[in-house]
Amino acid sequence: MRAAIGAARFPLVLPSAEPAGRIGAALADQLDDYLLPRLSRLDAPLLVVVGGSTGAGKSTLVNSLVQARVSAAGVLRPTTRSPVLVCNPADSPWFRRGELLPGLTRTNQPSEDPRTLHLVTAPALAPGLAFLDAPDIDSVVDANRALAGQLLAAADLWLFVTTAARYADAVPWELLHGARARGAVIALVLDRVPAEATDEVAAHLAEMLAEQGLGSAPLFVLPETWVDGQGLLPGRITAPLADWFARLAADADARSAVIRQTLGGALAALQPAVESLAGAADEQVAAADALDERVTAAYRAANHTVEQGLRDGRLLRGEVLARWQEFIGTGEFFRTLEARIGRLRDRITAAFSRRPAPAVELRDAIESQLVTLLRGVAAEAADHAYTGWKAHPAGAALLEPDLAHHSPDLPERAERLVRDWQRGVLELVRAEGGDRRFVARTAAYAVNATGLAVMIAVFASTAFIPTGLEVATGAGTTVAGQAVLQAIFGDQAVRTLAGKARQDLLERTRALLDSEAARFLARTDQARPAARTAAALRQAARRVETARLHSGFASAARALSTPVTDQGQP
Ligand SMILES: Nc1nc2c(ncn2[C@@H]2O[C@H](COP(=O)(O)OP(=O)(O)OP(=O)(O)O)[C@@H](O)[C@H]2O)c(=O)[nH]1
Ligand SMILES: [Mg+2]
Repeated sequence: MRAAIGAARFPLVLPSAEPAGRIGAALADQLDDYLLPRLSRLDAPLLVVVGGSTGAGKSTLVNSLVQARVSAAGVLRPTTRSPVLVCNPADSPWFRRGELLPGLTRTNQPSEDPRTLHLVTAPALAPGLAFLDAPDIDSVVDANRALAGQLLAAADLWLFVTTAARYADAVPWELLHGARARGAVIALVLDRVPAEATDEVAAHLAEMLAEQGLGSAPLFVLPETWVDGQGLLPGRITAPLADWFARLAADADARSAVIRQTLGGALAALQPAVESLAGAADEQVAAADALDERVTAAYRAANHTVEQGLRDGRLLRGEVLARWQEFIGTGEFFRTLEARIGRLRDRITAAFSRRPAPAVELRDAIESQLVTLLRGVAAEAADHAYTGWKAHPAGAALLEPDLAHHSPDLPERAERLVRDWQRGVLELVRAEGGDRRFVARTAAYAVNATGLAVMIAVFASTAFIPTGLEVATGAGTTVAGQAVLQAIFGDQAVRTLAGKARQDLLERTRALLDSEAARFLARTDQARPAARTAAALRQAARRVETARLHSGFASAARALSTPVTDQGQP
C-alpha cells in the first residue's frame, strides 16, 4: 500500500486531484511515521501528542506533567516551532532509533528547525508513556501547521489543549473531526479557565464534543492560575490529569488498549481513504479520455473535410481549373491523346518539352490548392481542440497559446507532403505503365501529362467524372477532344490510378494531422499511468483490509471507528 500510494500521481487539474494529492501525502506520512513502526513494535511506549492553539499552554502543561522545564514556554507566539519529545530515560532508545517519525532528525538541543525532534528524558515521567509537545495546529506559520497535522497522525493518544477563548475555533474542530474519523483516542484539556466562566464554558464544550461524536473523550478543565518561578503549574491544578496519565503508565493493558484502538482506527480508515485515491485516479483517466476525445474529434473532422473536398470537386476551381484548361487548351494534350494510336510518342514528348510552362503551372496550382486546404483544416482543428480544452478545467491547465494554431512548420510540411504525393502519383503512373493494356493506351503520351490528369481525376473524383467534364474542358476543346477526355477519365485504369492516388493523399493527410493532434495528446499522457495506480491502490486496500479484519485490531477499533457523517453525527 505504501508503494502504491507513493507512486500515485494526479497530474490533471481536477477538483479531486488536489485533495487526492494531499490525502496521498498524508497517508504516506502516516504509514511511515506511525503505522509501519507501530505495527512492528506494538509494545513500544505510548506516545501522547500534545496539540492545540498557540499560547494555549501546551508547553507549560508538558513541563508541569513531567516536573521539568523540557520545552520552552514563552510569550512570543508561536513559541514551540519544532517538536519536543520527553520520555523516561528507559524509553529513550526506542524514540532515538528513529523508526517512529523517521523524517525528523533527532537532536539533544532545543531547535527552531521544524524537521528536527528534540529528545529529552525526564525521570519523573513513568516508563511506557511519552509526551510530544507539538507546534500549534492553527499557526500563522505554514510549516508549523503542516507539522502539527503530521505529528497528530503519529499519536497513540492526542491530548488536545484549548482555552476558554479559543475552544470554538474552526481549525481544531476540523482536526478533531479528522482524528475522530481515524478512530484515534483523544483526551481534552480546557486550560486556563477563569473561575467565573468554568461552568458555562465547560458545559458548552461538552455539548460540542457530544455533537461531534466525541462525548466519550475524557475532558479535563484546568482553572486559570499562576505559574511558579520555574514556569510550572501548581500540582493541585494538574493533579487530575497527572493522575490519569499515571494510571495509564502503570497499566500495561490499558496502554495496550489505547494503542490498539488508535491503531485499529487508523487501519480501518485506510481503505476508504485509499479508495478515494483510486477514485481520483479513475477520474484522471476519464478526464484524459474526455480531453483526447475532443482532440480526436477535431482532427477527425479535419480529415473528413479533406475527404469531402476531394469528393465534391470543390478543389477543382480557380487557379487549378484555369491551369487545367490552359494545359489541355494548348492542344498538345489532345494531340497527344488523339495521336496515341500512331507512332508519335517522341513527337508528344517533344511537344511537352517545348512548352513545359502549363504543366508546371498546373502542378504548382494543384500544390498550392492542396496546401491551402491542409493549412485551413489544420488551423481549424487546432482552434477546435484548443477551444474544447479551454472549456474543460483540466484541459485549460494544459494549454499553451501556441496550441491555438497549427504548428509553425505545418505549411512547410504540407508543401513537402503535396510534392511527395505528386511524385508518388508519377511513380504510380510509371509503375502502371508496366500493365500492357494500359501501356497500349498511354505509352503515347508523357507520364507527366497522365500524372496530372490523374491528379485532376483525384480532385474531381465522383462529382466530376464524367458529367462535370465539360466544365473542365473549356470552350476551346474540340468535340473530338471531349470524347477523348471522357474516354480518358472514364477509363478504368485511370480511375484505378486516381483511386490509389486519392488513398495515398488521404493517408499522408491523416499522418500529417495525426502529428498535429499529437501536440495535444502528448499532454494527457502524463495521466495514463493513473489507470495502473487505481488498480494497485484498490488491490492494496483490499489486502490491508483483509489483514486488518483478521488481526484483532478491527474489534479494538470498532468503538471509535464508526464513520462520522458530515454533520458530525456518528
Ligand atoms: N497565568 C498563566 N499563564 C500560563 C498558564 N499556562 C501557560 N501560561 C503562559 O502562557 C504563555 C504561553 O504558554 P506556552 O506553554 O508557551 O503555550 P503553548 O501552547 O506551548 O504555545 P505555542 O508553543 O506557541 O504553541 C507562557 O508565557 C506561559 O507561561 C496558566 O495556566 N496560567
Ligand atoms: Mg509551546
